Amino acid sequence: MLKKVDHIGVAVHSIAEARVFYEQGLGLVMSPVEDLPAQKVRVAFFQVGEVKVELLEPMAADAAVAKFLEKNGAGLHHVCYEVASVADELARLTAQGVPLIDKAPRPGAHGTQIAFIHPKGTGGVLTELCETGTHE
Ligand code: CMX
Repeated sequence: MLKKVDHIGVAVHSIAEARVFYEQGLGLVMSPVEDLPAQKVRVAFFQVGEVKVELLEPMAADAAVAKFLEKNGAGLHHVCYEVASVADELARLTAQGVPLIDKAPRPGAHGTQIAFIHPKGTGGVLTELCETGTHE
């Protein structure tokens, strides 16, 4: 069961540079930066009502986000939905033949469980599922 849009991911070359617009331009408050070495990415969140904006900065040249930046430049990267159970959603999507990047839930930012659905199965939008979705 989908609960809400949890966050919108934005790929950036540098969180230090990108945060200026969100903080000074939009007046938002940034969370502490968190390194996710397993995904070779560092992230920071801005809470906007019930939804968050997530800045994603690659930690290595071979990171998925680095490849995205090389191909597309900075910009919208993915949409993440909070679900009651990532495992249940993956089972449902697998039964429908939807192409998954993650066959099983894995750790995301701030203690969440996450999984990605491949953009070729979603009309071109990289789609993430997360469980708990607090990201606080
Ligand atoms: N949105 C839409 N399409 C995307 C995409 C994105 N963010 N990233 C890649 N693609 C597309 C590419 O354009 C490419 O399309 P074509 O085949 O039409 O050219 C295709 O997916 C394959 O891309 P690629 O550059 O060849 O890269 P890979 O196949 O190695 O990996 C993907 C693609 C989506 C599997 C990989 O980027 C991935 O695993 N992403 C999920 C992990 C991730 O992004 N983690 C960071 C988020 C951290 C978090 O929020 O917790």
